[in-house]
Amino acid sequence: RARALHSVGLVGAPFSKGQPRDGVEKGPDLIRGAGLVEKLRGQGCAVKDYGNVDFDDVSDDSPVGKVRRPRTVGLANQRLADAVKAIKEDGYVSVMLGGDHSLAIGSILGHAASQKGLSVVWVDAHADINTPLTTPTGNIHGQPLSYLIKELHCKIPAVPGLSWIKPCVSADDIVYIGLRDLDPGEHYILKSLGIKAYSMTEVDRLGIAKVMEETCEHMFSRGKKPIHLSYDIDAIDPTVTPATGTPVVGGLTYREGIYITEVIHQTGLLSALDMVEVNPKRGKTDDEIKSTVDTAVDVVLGCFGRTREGSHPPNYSVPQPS
Ligand code: 5AB
Ligand code: MN
Ligand code: MN
Ligand code: MN
Repeated sequence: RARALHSVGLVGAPFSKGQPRDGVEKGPDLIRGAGLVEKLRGQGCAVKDYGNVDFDDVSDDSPVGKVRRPRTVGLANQRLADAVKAIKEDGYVSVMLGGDHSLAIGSILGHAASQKGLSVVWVDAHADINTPLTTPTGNIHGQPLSYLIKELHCKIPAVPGLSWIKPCVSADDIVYIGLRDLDPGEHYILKSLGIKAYSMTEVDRLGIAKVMEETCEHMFSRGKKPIHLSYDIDAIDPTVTPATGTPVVGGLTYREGIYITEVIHQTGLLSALDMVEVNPKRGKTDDEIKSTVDTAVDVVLGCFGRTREGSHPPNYSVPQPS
């Protein structure tokens, strides 16, 4: 091909300290091991793999109020933000392979540092918008959006390790898809800030095609901004993607999960992607792990133009018998 269809800058974030379960740090290398780079190149993308970010443990990181490991998570996200910012400045669409979802803090901050404004599409069973004061678990993978939303800043106490975070997205610029397990504080925040959210009830009522049509309408209503797609593998039903830390029954089908990526690709506005919460240690069998990892790969491929109808090179011609 004369020119690559998409330029993808890949970065691995083997980090698990935003939640208590081991194994999610293996996500990046497993997803690569399933052939992600080769498959992206096979569909015409130029791919630069920036490797994995190095994360340091902070030795004395006792909880602050309910929040667990704030200094470790804060430092990891500073590193990741720098990595994503560099990828964007090199001109790539950033693809961050997690790791747990606390990493969205660094990924979105790094992305926002290189753009005027972003739309965020958050595909997840969970809203990940607990504040340090509403969190029932203290796990920061259930909190990333609370630190990033301008309208919530006044509700965020100063937490050592996390107080450097400058909110960079407006509540109006967020759309959720796939929600089905919210804490009371999260539900209140969504309603009071008027955040656009398509829970599984709306997916059932409207169908995924209408959900995506409305998602695009909502995003484009205030001008076309670069899209940050933050995709938690637990959005998809655990019959398909069981190897994840906080599975919830009643999720998106494989087809709905992939359809989301096809529409996001068609907008032409995808600027950064997170693929998070794949945890091989939570799979009961090799098949469960494989199904989860393969689905994560397909989500990424869908974001970069893989279509289920098939495709052919522009210069293709059917061989003539001689
Ligand atoms: B995930 C819970 N809301 O705050 C909390 O997997 C679960 O990144 C968070 O979406 C799940 O701990 C975080 C109970
Ligand atoms: Mn989740
Ligand atoms: Mn999540
Ligand atoms: Mn394309």
